[in-house]
Amino acid sequence: MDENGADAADSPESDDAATDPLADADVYRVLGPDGSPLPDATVPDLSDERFRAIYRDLVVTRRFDERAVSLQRQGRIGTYAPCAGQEGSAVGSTHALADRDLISYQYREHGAVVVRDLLTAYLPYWMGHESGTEAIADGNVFPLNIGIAAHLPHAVGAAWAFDYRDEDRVVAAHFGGGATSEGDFHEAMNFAGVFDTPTLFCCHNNGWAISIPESRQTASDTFAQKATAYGFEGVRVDGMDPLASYAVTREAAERARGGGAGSEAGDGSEGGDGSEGGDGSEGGDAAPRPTLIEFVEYRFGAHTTADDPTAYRDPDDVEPWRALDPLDRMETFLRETGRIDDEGVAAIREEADDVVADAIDFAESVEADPSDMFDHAYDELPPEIRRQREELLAAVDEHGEASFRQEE
Ligand SMILES: Cc1ncc(C[n+]2csc(CCOP(=O)(O)OP(=O)(O)O)c2C)c(N)n1
Ligand SMILES: [Mg+2]
Repeated sequence: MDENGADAADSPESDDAATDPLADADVYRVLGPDGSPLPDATVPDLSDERFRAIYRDLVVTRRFDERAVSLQRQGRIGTYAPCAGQEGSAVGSTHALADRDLISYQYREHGAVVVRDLLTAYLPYWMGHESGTEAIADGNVFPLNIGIAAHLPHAVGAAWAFDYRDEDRVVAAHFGGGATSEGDFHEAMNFAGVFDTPTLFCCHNNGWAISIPESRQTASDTFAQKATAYGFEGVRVDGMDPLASYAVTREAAERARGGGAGSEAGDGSEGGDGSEGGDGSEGGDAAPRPTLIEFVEYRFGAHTTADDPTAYRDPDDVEPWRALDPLDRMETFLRETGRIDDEGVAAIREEADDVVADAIDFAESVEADPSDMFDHAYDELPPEIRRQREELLAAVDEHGEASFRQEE
């Protein structure tokens, strides 16, 4: 039996189960493994432009990921956390939000940053410039969080503040399965349940927490069911299906806006970003309610560029998940429904190459500033930190900036 409770060997659908790791799992899906909509699925009612934008953002995210790993191998960026395989959930869920909604993520959900069009602002972070995390705040994305689950109480606090001020904004907080073993996760969930904060807990069950398999992370059958203990709803979705990820996030966002849970996942209509067909404000009379969304997906690559996954998993285990690649499924969906052709796909790939190349050019043009590390945590520096900053600047004056740079 795998970590999703599926027992492929005993399944009557042996062919499907052998190739589709989620064939027997109770996950919400719109697209089948091959990208065709499932016969009884409700395809979200989105414009052709929106469907293509979702695909475009998936392709940009994948291209960014490939180039980031390659840059790390060349010594041009620091340690990087690859997201290949997990683009569907980050991109699909972010398309279901309004631009004013806040995203607080762990460190792997780069697709959310791409949807918000913040890639260029963001890449400098991975080259060691704090300005890269400061810049994305303008697009309502909090800085990434290496301290596992430490951002979740803050995300709930921000959601509570939105509710308190009567602002129609929700918070999507992303984290991995490993984060659910931290106290911060449980405190955040409890507070959200008791105080009805408009929070979407987006749990990425990607099979692993570095080398620990999700099956050793929890004795619960699913991560989603943990919401029951805190008095709100938990849903499981195929996170490698961008349209299912969109639909469940859209429904959770409506619930967070006080719109109740009237609609079944899948009827999400257009309007996530406020630019077309609505402003995402389905706020109703009901109290806002949080939701835990478990995106069931798989990390194709290493935990980070400092990790070697062959030390703890068989490369063959990855193959069945590769067959669920969110880019392939979205492309098939668009082709089969006549929304894109060879030319359209080629144009998007070319655009992705250019967008990522421009982001890299910009990031490599950013001048390192040794005092940068003091500038973004405090509005006003405490005396001890101010003293350290002055000491550093005096040393730079004395020895010259070059002595503080690692030259090739
Ligand atoms: C509080 C804390 N403990 C341990 C670590 C070391 N650490 C970094 S990533 C990671 C695994 C997290 O796994 P998961 O939440 O499933 O996210 P994923 O990396 O799979 O996206 C751990 C234990 C950390 N960064 N912070
Ligand atoms: Mg994980």
